[in-house]
Amino acid sequence: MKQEYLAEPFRIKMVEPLVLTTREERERLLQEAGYNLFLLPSEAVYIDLLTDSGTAAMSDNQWAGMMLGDEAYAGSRNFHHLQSAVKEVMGFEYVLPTHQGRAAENILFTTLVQNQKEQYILNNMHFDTTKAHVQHKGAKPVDLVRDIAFDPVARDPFKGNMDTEKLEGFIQEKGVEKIPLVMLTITCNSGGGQPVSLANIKAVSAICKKYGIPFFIDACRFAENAYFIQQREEGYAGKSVSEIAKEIFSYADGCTMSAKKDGLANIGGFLALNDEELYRQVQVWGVLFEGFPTYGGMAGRDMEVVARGLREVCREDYLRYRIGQVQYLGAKLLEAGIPIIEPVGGHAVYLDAKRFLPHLPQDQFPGQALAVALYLEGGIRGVEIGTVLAGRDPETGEHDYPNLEMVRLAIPRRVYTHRHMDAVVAAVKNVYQKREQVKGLRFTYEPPVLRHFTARFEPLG
Ligand code: PM9
Repeated sequence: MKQEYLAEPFRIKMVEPLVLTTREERERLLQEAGYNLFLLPSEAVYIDLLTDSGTAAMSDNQWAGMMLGDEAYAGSRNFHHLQSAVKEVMGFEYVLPTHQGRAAENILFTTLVQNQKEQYILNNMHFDTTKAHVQHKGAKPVDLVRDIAFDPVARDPFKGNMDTEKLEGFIQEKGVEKIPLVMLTITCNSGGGQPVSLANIKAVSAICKKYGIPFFIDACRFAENAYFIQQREEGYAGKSVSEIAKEIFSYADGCTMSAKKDGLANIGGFLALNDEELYRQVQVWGVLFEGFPTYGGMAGRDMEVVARGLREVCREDYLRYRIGQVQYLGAKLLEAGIPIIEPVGGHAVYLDAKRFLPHLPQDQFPGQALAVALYLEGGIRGVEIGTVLAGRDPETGEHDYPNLEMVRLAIPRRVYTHRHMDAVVAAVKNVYQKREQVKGLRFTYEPPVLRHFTARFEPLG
């Protein structure tokens, strides 16, 4: 098929009408929500780009799978379907279902992080829930992404790569016994949805093997990462996404997975691994936190949806459309002169709030202020990935100021059309034209953990 004929690789069978609100209504709603977009009713959002997590439109095949849900407490057939899908797509022997990704993180860290002083978990960049779970276990999350990841305009094809020199240096400085595991987050959500190359995955794996440290992949967006490898990495153009995905996981001891992203599911997750003894250990915590090992936190029908989603997400016509839509939005914003993180990542376009609102210092939360302004302008909900999300340093109590201050416009999978993306571009352009008028924010309520979800703010001045 000619390139210009390639439109969305699906037909839309069911629609959900969108509600339009007035500017006055949005002003009132923002006030009621304490200027925290997580606290808005979703009906009051016109285009919802808060997250790509749990927001995918399921396929007819996934809906049909729901009818085959066998809600058995033990030994559900859907668990076995999930197990074979994980084996086929990722190559792992053992699967522990969990209700979502962070539950898999909780089980993994509870098992591997010993209760002793000074433990470090190394990652290219921790996502917020991963960071919070590491800290909850008393360990320190350390980000070892290459410095180039913090340059918003550096056009590197694999900006999510871990700095392997930093990794080896850190292991040698602190000692192997203080590092229970190393993780790579693919794609790197906190760094702009940037992919990690197979060369880097292989190199990190080799270092971990050399020092006998378990190596896990945070696999939320593994198929999108595999697609970037196919498109960008030398030697992979001729390989299928499924082959690349298998190769990625072949270098790891296991993975945590939020199936709400590249599982194309609305809920679900799992921990997958190869080592039988470790599987026994994680099962114990799985039963305590999530449920019997053949359902974890999931209903049979949800496991079926994930099993089918894992295979579907590797389809290359789907990935071409999926990544293409995100690139389309990014290209239009760049064309309009809007500062964004470059190159555009896999699941979202990230506005660069530092360059967008240079008049706001970081302690006035420019990312949050920009997200609020965009909702007010066009009913579009993004999410701050900046100082509010980063939280406070548990030792000093100070804001843990991140290098990048961003608003993420995450695109739900198979939900919005390119016309919706045009509407987003128009609204962002209008906010940019009157950017000097955007005011900073201060907390009126700040919860101690994962504060961004429930905090409340008020505008300054
Ligand atoms: N990510 C996201 O929107 C959902 C929570 S914040 C609105 O990006 C990574 C890389 C993630 C992630 C969730 C999780 C946790 C782990 N790793 O949300 O618990 O991006 O299924 O997954 C969100 P769960």
